[in-house]
Amino acid sequence: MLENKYLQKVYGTVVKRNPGEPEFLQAAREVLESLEPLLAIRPEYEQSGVIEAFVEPERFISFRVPWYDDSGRLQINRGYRVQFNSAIGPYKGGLRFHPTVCPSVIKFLGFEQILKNSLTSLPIGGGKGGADFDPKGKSDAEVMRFCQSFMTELYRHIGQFTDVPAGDIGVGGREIGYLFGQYRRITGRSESGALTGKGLSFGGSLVRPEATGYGLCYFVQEMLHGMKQESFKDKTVVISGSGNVAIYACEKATALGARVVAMCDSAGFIHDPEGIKLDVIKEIKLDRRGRISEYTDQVPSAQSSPCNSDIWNVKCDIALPCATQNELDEKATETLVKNGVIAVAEGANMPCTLGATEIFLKAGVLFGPAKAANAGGVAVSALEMSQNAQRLSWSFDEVDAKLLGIMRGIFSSSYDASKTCGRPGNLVVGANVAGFIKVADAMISQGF
Ligand code: NDP
Ligand code: 2IT
Repeated sequence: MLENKYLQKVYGTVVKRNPGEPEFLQAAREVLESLEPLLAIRPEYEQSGVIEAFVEPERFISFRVPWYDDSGRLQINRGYRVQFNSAIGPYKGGLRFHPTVCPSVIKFLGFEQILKNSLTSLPIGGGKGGADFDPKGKSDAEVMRFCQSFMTELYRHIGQFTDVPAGDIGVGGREIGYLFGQYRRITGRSESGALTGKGLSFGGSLVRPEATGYGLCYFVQEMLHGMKQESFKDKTVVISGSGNVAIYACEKATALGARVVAMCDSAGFIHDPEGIKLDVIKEIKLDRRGRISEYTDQVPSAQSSPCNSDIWNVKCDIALPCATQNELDEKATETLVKNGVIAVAEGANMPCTLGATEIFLKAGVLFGPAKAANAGGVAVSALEMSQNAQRLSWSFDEVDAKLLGIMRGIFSSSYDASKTCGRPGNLVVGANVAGFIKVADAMISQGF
């Protein structure tokens, strides 16, 4: 509930300026609600007007992406980039290629990214982009032509000191390679810091593919230890999704002693009570881009079901939603709570509805919000930028140790801020407030 009159007014303006954008309004509302306890102790954030500037993107770019499919027919998609906030560094955030991409989705992701990037403690602003292009069923050549056309417009808006895109849903190493190649051809510069998530032979960083999933588990480990004297050991875990984030979350949770028993994709979920065999998932999802239901062909003890939202009916101690926004609603939350879940952390961006989050918090379930819990990916992207600037490559262990330190720092700054604001243990408030203070102070110091 938004009770503060000033914040109600700010939210009213956001609603008026962004009609028909439910995801962006959801993300903005959650942050404004978290700022309520902060305004009670720091009224200068109201007096300066910084919150009104904070909810308005610096720039929103939309463009046509024409490309030819394998049959020689012209196809048209729409591309986007929101450059939301550059107060603490160049805009930074991924690109999403998925048919559901639209201004609302791009803006909610860009808005969340500002606070997430601030929490990493590294000098990166917030941005996000993508297109309503569906990579599913497209040949490599079609994906390449699409990426080249997309970059033919995007290149003029990005650069190592301006805006640094990376991957997200539907954009992985293959797409970043094609995008970077086109950027290099058009600009004539070998400017490795202009994109992250690159291949190792052209400026990529070790640990970047693993970083979001590993970072998520490092965050959960801190949260379990710091708030409940618990650990992953012998816990049962359910992870939605089976893409980049989900796969490496499964790998790390298993390494930390947990048993992951269910995963899903957009066409269904699998339940393997003996523990997911990740090499089988990697072969199906990463090597072949297949359907997760094929897992049961190779592991007869597992079962598959076509309804992916039923994954939350599987009893677990820890739930890690790692697929997409609003995938975990109130009904699923009630089932998880009834089944005794002790911790939930968001690997995906905004996977829990506002109602779901509230139920978890009220039930005393440890809850790691996305902008804190999944910040490991962008953190290692920023470490990739550091290596590019130094013209050096750090070892796997060096990057992994830095990632662990960053995730520990994010947990403690979020936990500390939750206490300062009189909401001890509410990491939604804590992460929003800790992320906001740094960006807001930078905006005020620079005259916005
Ligand atoms: P991928 O494209 O690698 O994988 C996405 C996974 O989610 C796939 O298993 C996909 O299923 C599933 N999925 C996508 N849309 C839906 C849907 N509408 N319903 C059900 N399942 C769906 O993406 P990532 O793993 O990179 O991203 C997953 C989430 O994590 C996103 O919210 C992203 O924003 C967030 N994230 C990603 C980071 C990164 O570095 N990549 C960093 C931080 C957050 P299918 O295979 O059937 O399409
Ligand atoms: O949501 C995210 O943080 C990402 N998709 C990663 C962004 C990045 O720049 O690495």
